[in-house]
Amino acid sequence: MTDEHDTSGDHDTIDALLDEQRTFPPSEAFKRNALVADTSLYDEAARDYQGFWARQAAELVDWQDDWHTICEWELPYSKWFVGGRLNVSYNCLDRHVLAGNGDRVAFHWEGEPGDSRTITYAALLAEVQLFANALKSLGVAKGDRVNIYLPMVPEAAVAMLACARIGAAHSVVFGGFSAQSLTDRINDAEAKVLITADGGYRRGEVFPLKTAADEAIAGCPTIEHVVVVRRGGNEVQMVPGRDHWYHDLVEAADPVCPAEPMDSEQLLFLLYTSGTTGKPKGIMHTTGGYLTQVAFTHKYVFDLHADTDVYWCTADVGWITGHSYIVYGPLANGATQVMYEGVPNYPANDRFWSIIEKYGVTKFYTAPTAIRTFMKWGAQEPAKHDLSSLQLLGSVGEPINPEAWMWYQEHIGGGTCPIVDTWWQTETGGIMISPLPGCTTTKPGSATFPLPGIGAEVVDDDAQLVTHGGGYLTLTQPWPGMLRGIWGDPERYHDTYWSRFEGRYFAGDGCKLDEQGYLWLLGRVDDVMNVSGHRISTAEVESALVSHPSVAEAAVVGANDATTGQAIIAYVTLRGGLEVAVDELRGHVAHEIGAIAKPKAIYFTPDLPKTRSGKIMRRLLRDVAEGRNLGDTTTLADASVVNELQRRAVEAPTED
Ligand code: 7RM
Repeated sequence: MTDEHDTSGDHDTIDALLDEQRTFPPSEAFKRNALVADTSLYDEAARDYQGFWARQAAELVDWQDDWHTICEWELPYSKWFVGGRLNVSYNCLDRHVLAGNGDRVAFHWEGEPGDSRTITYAALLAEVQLFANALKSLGVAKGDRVNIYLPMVPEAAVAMLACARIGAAHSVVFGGFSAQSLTDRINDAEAKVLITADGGYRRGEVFPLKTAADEAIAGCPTIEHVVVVRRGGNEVQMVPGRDHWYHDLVEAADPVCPAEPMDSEQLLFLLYTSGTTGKPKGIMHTTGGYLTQVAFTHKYVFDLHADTDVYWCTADVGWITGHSYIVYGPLANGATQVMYEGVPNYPANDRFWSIIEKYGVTKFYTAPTAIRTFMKWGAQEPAKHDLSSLQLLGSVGEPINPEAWMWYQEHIGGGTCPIVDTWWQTETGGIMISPLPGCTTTKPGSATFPLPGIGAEVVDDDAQLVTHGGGYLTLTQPWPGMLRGIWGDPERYHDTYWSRFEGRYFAGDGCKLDEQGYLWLLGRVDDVMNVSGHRISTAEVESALVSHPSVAEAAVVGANDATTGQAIIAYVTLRGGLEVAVDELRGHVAHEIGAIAKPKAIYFTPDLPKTRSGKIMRRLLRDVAEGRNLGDTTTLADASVVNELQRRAVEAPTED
């Protein structure tokens, strides 16, 4: 396609450039065993979305007391299953043990150095009761906040479930965050207790967590006690009276801690999201609606067969993906999981594939950033292992470029696994837009359709419906797992999500709708470029670059340009051992999506700047491209990457 791409007829919305034609219907073999192989759930939800969610809540969750009202909706605040009472930890643990599944493995935990632990549902329940009592002995009570700052160890899940059991809200901070980030989050939440570890393993070395925790809580007046899990074996300072070893507390604790029923709208957790900059927002999630949505989506999106599947989500518990799709969704459904502590390239680039082979993983959920890294490392790595146990693959976190999707399907999925590209946010709590693998015909790069019970529409700048072409993704009705607000800042909640388009939740993402109603996520709207009056999404130009056989990963930004307003600057990472000329790549983009999207300059780089959760940080690349000093770099995973890019930007000539 060249210049007739402005299909919406409105030059203010986002142009739709790429035109991906490949389609993948579910195979007959997959459909035969699938939980859903027709459109009945969509039909049911279309008739009455609240009634649909009520049926899911009754089927998938055990309630102590029934609710009297399914949903109270006073924009922007919703309450779900009002009057109902339940306990999340009971739903994730006790009921499975009571049903006779106590011997089922909850976690096959794999430490980075190669040690491992097998934890059954019965063992997890016993540990959670002990630790819940330990928390009580430290004075934690219903309504308090507890901060968790741990590596990927089973105690992270234990700590979260123990909080849920006694009605304390947890606030998990990713173990890779700095002491300052931890201080800010503890103080905002006014947490009483911090749960951390001596250290954890990363790339073959122990990173000291307790040291960072000590530094952080020096500035946290609300912290009364610190619990320390022994993992790294590194030396730590313990402050008498304040600091306690996890194993000492658990050894002394009473083994029985009944699960106390909580109100459906009881605060379950806070999770801080920083976006790319600004004061982090404490996203609030509550009990009954959240559990219903994560249980439903985990079961049907991953087509879970709890008695036979081995499910592995590679996220860290410090992110929403870890909360919803390692802890709450899978455990509510009684799933058997793999949990892995470390990085994908220790001791070698095939660590993930060796784990899949070792445990016979059937369902695998990871991020595009990881997939593109695997492309860079080469297909010979997965080829070293038997991955034939895999039945389904998932993707989350960023738009997945069609070529990365194809690589994932061919080299990891053996050409037969359906791929579920799942769009959602910390704020949405659970998956919103995704295929149902037994019924949706997928297209590489499209998250396809809103799930049953979810309302999503694309609108233009004037809030008019876009029926085909690019615009802004909005959500049109409340959903059970939606955020209940921003902790301590109701105004910011309203302004951020509910003020841009009246009556709609604005997700902040660009999105295009194709002729058949498929949704194609285009990235954050702050990243959209304006080239000679054309609004071009970063995702489409990046996908065009990644569709060149030599390219593994690409980031594009719009840099100020005297002639065109903004000019497209691309940063490109090549697949292992391959090379390509800049002019060939520019020509390739022009051929794929049109001359308007041809990058003015292309820089090759071994790495791209990413947030700690793996999303490309285009804002920093814009600073580099425009020769500015770097702004806020605190959310960057590895600062050396941009320093290197700045050095290259000075040396490299502009390619035009
Ligand atoms: C789960 C998670 C949310 C933002 C969201 C998007 C981007 C996530 C996809 C995606 C395209 C996807 N929560 N995003 N999933 N973009 N396709 N399948 O990532 O709060 O950390 O980020 O991530 O921009 O708004 S998050």
